[in-house]
Amino acid sequence: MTAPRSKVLIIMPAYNEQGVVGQVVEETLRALPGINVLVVSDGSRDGTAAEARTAGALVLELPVNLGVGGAMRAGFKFAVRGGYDVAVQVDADGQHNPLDVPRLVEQLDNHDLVIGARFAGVGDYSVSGPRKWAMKLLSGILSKTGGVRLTDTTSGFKAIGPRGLELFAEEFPAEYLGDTIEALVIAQRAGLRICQVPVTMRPRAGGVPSQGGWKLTVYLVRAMLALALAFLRPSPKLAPTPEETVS
Ligand SMILES: Nc1nc2c(ncn2[C@@H]2O[C@H](COP(=O)(O)OP(=O)(O)O)[C@@H](O)[C@H]2O)c(=O)[nH]1
Ligand SMILES: [Mg+2]
Repeated sequence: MTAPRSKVLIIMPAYNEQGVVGQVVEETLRALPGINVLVVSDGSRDGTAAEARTAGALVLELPVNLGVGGAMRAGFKFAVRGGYDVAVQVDADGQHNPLDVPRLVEQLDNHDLVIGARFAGVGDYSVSGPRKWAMKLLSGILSKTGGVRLTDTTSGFKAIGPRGLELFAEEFPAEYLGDTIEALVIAQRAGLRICQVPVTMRPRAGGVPSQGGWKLTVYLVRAMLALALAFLRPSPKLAPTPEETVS
């Protein structure tokens, strides 16, 4: 017997992605027939929301820019209220391949959070210099604290199952940078089962990245501080997993 298919929502945080988001939504709908895509336009000052709507996405328009964390929390709340049991965070700039989504979702059968990871043996995406070492260090620390090897803890490509959705709709950090490192710490401390699936990253389909050059290095130094601060938060409590209840 096959398990009933989960109701999956793709959530795309988007900030000023006019000229890009439309084609990314269309590609996603083509690649994953029947899926719903929610674009959270985060105080964009361009035509992001209208373009996403025309392409067939559901759209949440935030009146002010909250950053990726705040936008994702709004998206997770939307998912919970809409009765979805799986959410997949996908960038609105085309860097994540929608064809990878089923491989991530598959792992939710026995995990709560699945990271689409670069540097996991697939693809040729690479970074260099201080950024590389900072990312390695962050991943090293989180692999140790979680007891699972993670190679890409700053990835924005993630699939979240029902337990994760329940947690993230309330606890997803809206602070600057909180959507990557801190979110993983919260997930680990709540006892979510985390794993990664190797993916390839594509170049942006257009527009401009929000971070670049020395700013990225500053980003990663701040990520280290965010990691240290995340461990000072009290642990969130979640209902036990089915296995925990049985044993
Ligand atoms: N909601 C929201 N999304 C953002 C913001 N800044 C960037 N994004 C989105 O986050 C995703 C990744 O951003 P990007 O600039 O491509 O980061 P990079 O891939 O790490 O270079 C894209 O879909 C952006 O539109 C923001 O302030 N708010
Ligand atoms: Mg990008």
